[in-house]
Amino acid sequence: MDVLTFGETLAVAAAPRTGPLRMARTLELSMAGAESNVAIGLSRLGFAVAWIGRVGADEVGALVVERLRAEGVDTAAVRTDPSAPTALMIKEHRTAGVTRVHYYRTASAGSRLHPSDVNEDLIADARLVHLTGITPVLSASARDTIRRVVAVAGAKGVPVSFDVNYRSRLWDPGSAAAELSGLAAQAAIVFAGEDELPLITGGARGPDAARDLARKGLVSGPKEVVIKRGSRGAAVFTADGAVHQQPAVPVTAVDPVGAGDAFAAGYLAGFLDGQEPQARLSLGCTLGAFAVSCAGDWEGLPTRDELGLLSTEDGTTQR
Ligand code: KDG
Repeated sequence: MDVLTFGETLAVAAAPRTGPLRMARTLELSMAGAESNVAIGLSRLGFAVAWIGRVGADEVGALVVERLRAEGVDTAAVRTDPSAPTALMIKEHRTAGVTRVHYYRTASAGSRLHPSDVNEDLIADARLVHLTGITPVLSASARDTIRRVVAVAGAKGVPVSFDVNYRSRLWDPGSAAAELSGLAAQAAIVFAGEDELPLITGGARGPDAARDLARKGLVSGPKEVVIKRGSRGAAVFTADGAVHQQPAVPVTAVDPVGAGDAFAAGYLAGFLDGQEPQARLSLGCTLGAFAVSCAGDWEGLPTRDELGLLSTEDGTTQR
């Protein structure tokens, strides 16, 4: 296995038209989750990836597992919990530029992720474990699971990548900072949006804060701090004090949700391919651009042979 990831994947009901959700006549059914979005991105690029989580014994739980399998993601360790439902997320495109997400995930099957779901041998056999800051807020047992995964990966010498992914609908910044800074400190690669950085630096913002955090990696802490800047691209600060920057790929943005996960998948693909930080950033920005160009959190992610498509002139038809 190249990559192992743990988290919650939700059913998604997305309004296909712009406007208040209550005006929507139809909703399109799919599924998404920050960790499984990354898993799909890596799988489409040819990596062997497993997603571990819990789903309910319901139709949308089956949808989640079947869709992930269809995407080549290993679901052998997924548990079906008959006593709780698969979570749901409703996506509302409130205006052309503002998307709102509504969660129906309290006491969901996914939130019942438990330390007993952690298989030490699976972790030991992986090249990388990918986690996000969403899972620890779902429940005490989900938080303990993530802590255990990080501890086991550390003991087995398997690098952890950690995407802060702060969700303000799920917790307040103070509680988030207390948990997420501890997890980030144990990761080899940390992804954060510019606005999320203070949550893992004790409040410090900006490039100096990212550089200082990466420098701590020489002793203990993340070796690479990757800052996602949305339409302004991304930067990586490494433990040796180097900084690399990459502009975003200009595309027409249709749906921004999932862009960060796509970026992380591209960056990690570059890492697994043994590329230098600049090339990792470039691949991350390419995947981010694919994600925003298409409706859905992961649907637009590319396969390897599609990576060059974004440099094709607009209006091109390939025959
Ligand atoms: O990054 C996109 C994710 O946020 C989305 O796919 C669903 O995992 C999700 C969440 O909890 O918001």
